[in-house]
Order: sequence, then structure tokens, then C-alpha cells
Amino acid sequence: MALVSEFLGQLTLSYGGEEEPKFPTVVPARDFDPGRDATRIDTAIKTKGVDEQTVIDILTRRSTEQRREIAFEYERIAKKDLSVALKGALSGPLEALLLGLMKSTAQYDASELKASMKGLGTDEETLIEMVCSRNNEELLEIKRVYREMFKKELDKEVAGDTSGDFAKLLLALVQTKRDEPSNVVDYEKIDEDARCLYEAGVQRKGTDVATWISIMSQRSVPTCRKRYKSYSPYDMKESIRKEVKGDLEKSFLTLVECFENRQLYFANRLNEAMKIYFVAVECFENRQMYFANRLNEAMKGSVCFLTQAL
Ligand SMILES: [Ca+2]
Repeated sequence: MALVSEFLGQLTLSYGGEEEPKFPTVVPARDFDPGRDATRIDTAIKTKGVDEQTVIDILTRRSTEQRREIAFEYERIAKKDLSVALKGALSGPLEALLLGLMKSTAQYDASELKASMKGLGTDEETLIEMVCSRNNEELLEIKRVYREMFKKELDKEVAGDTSGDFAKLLLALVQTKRDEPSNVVDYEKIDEDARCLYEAGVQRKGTDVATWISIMSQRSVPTCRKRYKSYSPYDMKESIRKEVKGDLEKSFLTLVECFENRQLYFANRLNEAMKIYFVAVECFENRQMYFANRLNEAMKGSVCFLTQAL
């Protein structure tokens, strides 16, 4: 656990009681020398047992651009790809975290998307989060990087891996047809969108999903969210929960949450992921201890049950 706390501390996710900074906390390192960093990493990797601390110290304290320069220098010095070398030298959560740091945002997203559709079955949660929370500009970059990394078109892969209305919505989003935000607010259009959404959902029997998909995927961030309330007795999220189910419901909800407040959406996801992550770390660092604790808890439960039964 010490190593992970160290890592998170350096990424300045926790401030240990100090006042939260109002400026970016991950900034380029001063006196940066990619050659020196690359050499230190090379030595750390070659050290018997691997000097993990040095690798963490360097990679978590550099900006994305600086890490890219280090990777370039490393390849020149060690004649090896840095990500491949890290993969060989590290393991478990630390390996996953540091390899993630070596990717650009779009590369990371493209890899996550690829992984979510790999093999039999699909990781819908990841697919939904990736496609529904990224804006047009980000999706365009992800599509470009996806093509470059995997020699495949993202929309074809999504279409091959999903079905029904869920597939139609994801495809409509991946095709990035959303209106660009403009300075001129067209109140009539907003009003019409809000009314259409109401008529296609809450007002009628069943749901006209096609209309919901087209408005939610093509309109600029629906300012019609507020207007919607003047037609419908339910707000957008309540309406979605009433009208659709399953992956389609999750996708529409993610879209609305991101329209409302994308930072908050990611903060919530991070919070959930951290909970799962710490269980994984606990389990990874000491499996015996982890299962002993779970067994202990289960035993307490049974003892409690027995006492009551007797
Ligand atoms: Ca309905």
C-alpha cells in the first residue's frame, strides 16, 4: 500500500490538510533534461529488483509532453521502447498506472475502447463512458488515433460489437455530427428540441427513440434541458429512467450528466474507480490477508446469526 500512496501523493490528488491549490498542480518540471531522466530510468530498470521509486519519482513529476521527450531519449539510449521496458520491469497496479501515464489522452481512450470490445462480449460500461462523455473534438482525435494504432475504423468496430438502439446512439455520437457551440442562441430551436423530446417520450405511449437519439447526438450541448421542464412534469434524467432501460438508459443518463457538469461526472467516476482500485490493491498486495479479513467478516456474520438462532 505504501507504494500506491506514494504514487497518489505525488500526483497531488490528496493535499494532506493543506488548502486546496487554485492552480494546476501537474505542471512541467523545471530544469528538465530528458536525456538525464532517460538514463536514470534505464539504470533504475536494470537495477536488481528494479528501483521502482526512481521510476515513480521521475514519471509522475513530468508533464505529458515531457514524458514523451523522455520516451524518445530512452529509445535512443536503450534501443528499446520505454513502454515495453516498463511492462517488462513492473507488474500489477503500478505497471498499469505507469503505462497509462505514458499514453496521450487520445491513445489512452483508444486503447480503452479497443479493450472494451476485445474478444467475445463487450464491456458496455467502458464503451458508454468513453463515447458519451467525450466531446466532438475529442472523439475526432480518438478516431484518428484509433485508426493509427489498430488500422481499423472505430465506428465499424462499435457497430460490429453492439446492437439495436444502443448501437444507433453510439454510432450517431461517434459520427460527431453535433452542432458546434455558437455565440448566437437560437431560442426557437431550443424550444422546439425540448418540445420534441417531451412528445417523443413522456407524452406518448412507448418511446420514439429515434427522435431522442437524433436530438441528443446532434444538438449543441442541450441548453434545452431547462426548457424541457416547462413541457414535462419530469426532468430529463427522470424521463430517461421512465422511458428506456439498460445500456440505452445508461448512455442517455451519461450524456445528460456530462452536459450538466462534466467535471462532476468524472469526479464521481474517479471516486467509484478508487473504491474498486483499493480493493484490488489490497487483494494484490496480500491475498492471504485479504481473504482472511473477508472470512473473518463472514464468520462474524454467521456467529451473529447463530447467536440469534439460539
Ligand atoms: Ca412514453
